[in-house]
Amino acid sequence: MKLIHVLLLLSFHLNLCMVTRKSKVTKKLEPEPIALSDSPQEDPLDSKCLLKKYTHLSCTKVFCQPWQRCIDGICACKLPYQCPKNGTTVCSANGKSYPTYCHQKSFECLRPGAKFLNQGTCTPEGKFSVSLSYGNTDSEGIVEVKLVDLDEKMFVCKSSWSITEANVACVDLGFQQGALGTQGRFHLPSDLHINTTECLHVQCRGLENTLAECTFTKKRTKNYQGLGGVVCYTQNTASPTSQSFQCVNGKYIAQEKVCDGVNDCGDQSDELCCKECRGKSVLCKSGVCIPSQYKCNGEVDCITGEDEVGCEGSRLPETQEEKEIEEIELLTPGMDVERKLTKSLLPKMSCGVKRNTHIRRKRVVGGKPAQAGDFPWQVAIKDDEKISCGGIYIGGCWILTAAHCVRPNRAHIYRIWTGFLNWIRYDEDLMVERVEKVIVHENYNGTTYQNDIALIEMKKKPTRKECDISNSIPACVPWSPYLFQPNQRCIISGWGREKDNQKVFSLRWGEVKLIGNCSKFYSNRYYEDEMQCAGTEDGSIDACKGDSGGPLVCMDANNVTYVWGIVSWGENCGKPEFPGVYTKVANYFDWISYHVGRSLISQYNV
Ligand code: 4AZ
Repeated sequence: MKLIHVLLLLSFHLNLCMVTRKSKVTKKLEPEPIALSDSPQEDPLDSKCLLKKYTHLSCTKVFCQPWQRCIDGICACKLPYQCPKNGTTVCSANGKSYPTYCHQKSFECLRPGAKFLNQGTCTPEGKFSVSLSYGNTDSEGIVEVKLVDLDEKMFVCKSSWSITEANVACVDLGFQQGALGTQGRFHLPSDLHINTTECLHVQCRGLENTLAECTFTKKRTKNYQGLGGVVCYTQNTASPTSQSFQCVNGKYIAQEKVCDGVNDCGDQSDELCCKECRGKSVLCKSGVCIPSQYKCNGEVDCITGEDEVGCEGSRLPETQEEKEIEEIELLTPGMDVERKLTKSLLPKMSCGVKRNTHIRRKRVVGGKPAQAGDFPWQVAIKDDEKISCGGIYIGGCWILTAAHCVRPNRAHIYRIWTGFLNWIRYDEDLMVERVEKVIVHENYNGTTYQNDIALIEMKKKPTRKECDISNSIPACVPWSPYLFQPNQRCIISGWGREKDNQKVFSLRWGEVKLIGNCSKFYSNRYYEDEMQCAGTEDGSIDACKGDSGGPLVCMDANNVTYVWGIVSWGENCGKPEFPGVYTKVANYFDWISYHVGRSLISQYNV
């Protein structure tokens, strides 16, 4: 016991002094990423990302549907009672009515089969159906649709018919992998085109399970219109070549359909690991291609939020559409409005947004002094008489810090100082909190600094049910490792030492950049998924002794602040060849939510 204790103390001490030795731990065996940039033709795909097999259900890449929530990186079905109550009644194909679209989709998600049928109550006459005609096999043909309130079947118009709608139609008909394409050998009778001046325009988002969920319109026109057809994907229709891309759902698509913003796969797997986007699509910072019409459409599609930034005056296409609307007759509105309504009704958490948005006066190693309210999530951990480490308030009673900063058996000694700025005048906003418990990551390794993360739960005041630290605002906990990329500018803050080991009396901050590929600075000691390097080219800004446990925060496109890193280790301070190393918080989202509760830190996908 004694020996273990001494070793623990020793490792703690080594942490602080940053004495670095060759680590005995062997490097994890990870597949080497293929160097795509060296290949002659630029590959838009990120091959390391592809190995993770992301789909439309991967909430580290995309937002979940409002009837789903994100659990361990996967969008899982919500229980119907978790749906907001507002909305209109919908009818499902099994003849049952549901109070809202969200309720129906949640039931359908739990028990696939009971598909959406129509908005409103169920009627005995009306049935929606899709069928294919004039093809050679059952899996292809010209698409005919029977809408609930129309008596006869109608064709769909070619002009609005794309692979997005074709995928939905094939899934609707029971072809799990969607459509191969919209072109085929269809044998139209020669007298057919007489009534094809009347056809239906369909628009889907691509993740619907039936065309009934899509928007149907009729345009008044006298001209002959081409008709929409489809070849659904089956083992027989598939003819993959070496140039094909294999979707996560097993379907093969042409390489040039990858990263073009169009969900050709049907499970979106062709759009989630992109380094660039082609055609009419835009790249989210998270490596996802979205159709350009999703930019500035009033709904955030990139998890990084930039598709709805700088949108003032860029809504011109809408007015063009509005002009056309007079000639368009809306047949079924589609469920997009209801989906958006549900989304807007979901509970929203507030984190990472400062109350006072005063402009920081421009004036850590090489940092600038902070002003009151600049870092409302920053806390100080006092161990006996001195500030031993920093910490980050993440909401409720919870503080995030580095494992090497704390020990559970010292919980009664620690004090959390919130709203603290400096030792000279610290009376105004300062609150001192006692500690209920300290949770150190179970796989924290004091030798390698792996999993250097811990949670501190503050004690509630005797008569209170909640922690009331009104002088603080929580930083958001990142739920995805794709929220920020190398070269992103972020901010570190702390009461740590200056380069010349000078003591610091007030909170200081500095801007650093996230650094990728950090193994080149710390070979064998750097763990890509668990750690994040950050610094400046000249090393002038860096965390140092005493800053440990404190925040590396980054702001997203909407100026929401996330705690991206926790000051962990580094060789010395302020040396450009040895950047500061931080615990990569996004990697620990599930660990944190397990301890503090998912609802406390989930901004989206709740
Ligand atoms: C420390 O001793 C420490 N330059 C923290 C951060 C860095 C170095 C040392 C990074 O707590």
